[in-house]
Amino acid sequence: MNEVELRALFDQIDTDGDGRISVVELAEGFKAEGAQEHLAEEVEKAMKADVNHDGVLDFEEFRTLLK
Ligand SMILES: [Ca+2]
Ligand SMILES: [Ca+2]
Repeated sequence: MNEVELRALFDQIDTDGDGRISVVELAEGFKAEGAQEHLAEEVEKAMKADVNHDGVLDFEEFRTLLK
């Protein structure tokens, strides 16, 4: 995935457009991809990328998640 695609995906998940992905936005994003089954687990895994522990994923953290 290149930088442009990453940014597009980030913007798509960041539905309120504040430049940060919250747990709720993440859950909605996974749901949209049809990952209902292990939703809580997937969100928990994704939030491990929250290295500064502010409870949201900024673009840098999001990038490390998809690397
Ligand atoms: Ca947001
Ligand atoms: Ca963070």
